[in-house]
Amino acid sequence: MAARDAFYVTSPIYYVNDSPHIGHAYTTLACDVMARFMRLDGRRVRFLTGTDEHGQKVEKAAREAGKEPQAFTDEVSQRFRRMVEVMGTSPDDFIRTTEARHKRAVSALWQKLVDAGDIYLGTYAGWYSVRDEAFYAESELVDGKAPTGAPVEWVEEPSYFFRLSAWQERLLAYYERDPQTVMPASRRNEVVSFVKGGLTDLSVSRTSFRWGIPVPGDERHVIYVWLDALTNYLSALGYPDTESELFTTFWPADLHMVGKDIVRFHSVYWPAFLMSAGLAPPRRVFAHGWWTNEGQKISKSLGNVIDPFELVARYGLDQVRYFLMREVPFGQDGDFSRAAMLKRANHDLANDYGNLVQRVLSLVQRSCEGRVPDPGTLAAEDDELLAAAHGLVPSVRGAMDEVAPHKALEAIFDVVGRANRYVDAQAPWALAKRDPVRLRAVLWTACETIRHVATLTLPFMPTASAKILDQLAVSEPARRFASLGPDGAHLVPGTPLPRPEGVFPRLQEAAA
Ligand code: ME8
Repeated sequence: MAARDAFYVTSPIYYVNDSPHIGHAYTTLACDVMARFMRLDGRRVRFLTGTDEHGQKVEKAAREAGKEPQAFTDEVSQRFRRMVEVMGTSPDDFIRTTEARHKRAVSALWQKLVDAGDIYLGTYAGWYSVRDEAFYAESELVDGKAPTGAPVEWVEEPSYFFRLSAWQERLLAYYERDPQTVMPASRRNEVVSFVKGGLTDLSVSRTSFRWGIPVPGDERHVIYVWLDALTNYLSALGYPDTESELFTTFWPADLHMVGKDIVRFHSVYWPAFLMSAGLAPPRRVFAHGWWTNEGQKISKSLGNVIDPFELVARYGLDQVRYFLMREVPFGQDGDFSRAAMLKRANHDLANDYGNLVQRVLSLVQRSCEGRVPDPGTLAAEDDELLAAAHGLVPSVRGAMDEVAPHKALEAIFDVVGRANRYVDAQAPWALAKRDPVRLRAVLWTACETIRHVATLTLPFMPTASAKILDQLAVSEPARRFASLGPDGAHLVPGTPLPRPEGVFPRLQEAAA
């Protein structure tokens, strides 16, 4: 990824049949962390999210709510916009599939598939799950249900088909070309074996309901909601205008972030549609795992859905963002528990990170007249800690390049731990009277380390990290990775610093 200056990252677009839950917040957050990281690393970033508003599932939800689909989607889409804000995420665009720019793109893409000879009219007779918005072969059913557990219904209707069967070899070549086209490796293996098992043509239009984009030239059909939805990644770049600066800069996408349940759509159907339309397939699809709640599968019927708005209100935004990115190796399933959430907030943030900042900056305030101290000559221990802080940029960049935000945080918090041990060992509070020269070297080293840590935690905990950088009087333009490392900037002795304030409060058990 590092070879390219531009970075286009997308979240899935969310069905507006329901309110946002932790799964939606998690995917959007992971994209945000990637986007913020790449921006701070000097890349040109475009981060897209939005809502998926057509199809039978949304139509049914609107009917159940007693509303017209358009009015219903207008309303529910707003809740997702709100989630984007409440999670502190920073998309450059928010697309809705009911927008004119999207409909235009979908019709244009359809025409390309027709021109390529990959669309033909037939009849679909088989199983369909409205909940999954997916077709299933008889052989895939488990006890009369979809493999996801969703109910299925028998559908028999005229349908256009996409000649997916013709794409097997070209898809395999696409996975082969770069092992990172589908990640993690377990998902890649799943996709490759699915494609090797042989592909059947895909039904790409429906005639039994109306809530969708009509097939150009045959308005009895609406375009299959997944062909419609996937196209959002192009619509937001102004497709079918492929000559624009926006399109040429950002296509193909660098990273489609998805949940593990929707890999097949993104890594099999989507690259086949794109290649058929003469467009490059995405560089990478990364599938994250699923959250359970206190060990239980999350479901509406169990009443244990986790509401991201409530989570943030209870534990704090930076705390929730940190927890979600740190607790579970990204790509694996994970469990949300209140005990684990509190432990991360209190142990990692309040005790380790918060305490480091608080005690160092209070000492600077007390013993150095509230100004960045002059380091004078550094000792070996100082150089050692600084070397660890300087080493963070390449190691964190490496972790983010493999979409491993948990590893990035591990590396950063390893330095937080080292810095705390360094402060304990140097005991600067005892140096104030005895050796003020040494005191200044120690506090400067600690402040420099904190500057590195806080700049690197900006993508994960934007608010708290910015407050820490404020307390170090780091200017806005200096808050980027180019200012870090041995060749970067450094804190200038004599700079006045504001009075320190704690940034990570200890959360009470009662909060649980
Ligand atoms: O799939 N833990 O929309 P959606 C983690 N519209 N992630 C979870 C989760 C959980 N418990 N439950 C759901 C769609 N998710 C389509 C996408 S893209 C062109 C169209 C994730 O609203 C799930 O894996 O059902 C998926 O990535 C997203 O939340 C849900 O999306």
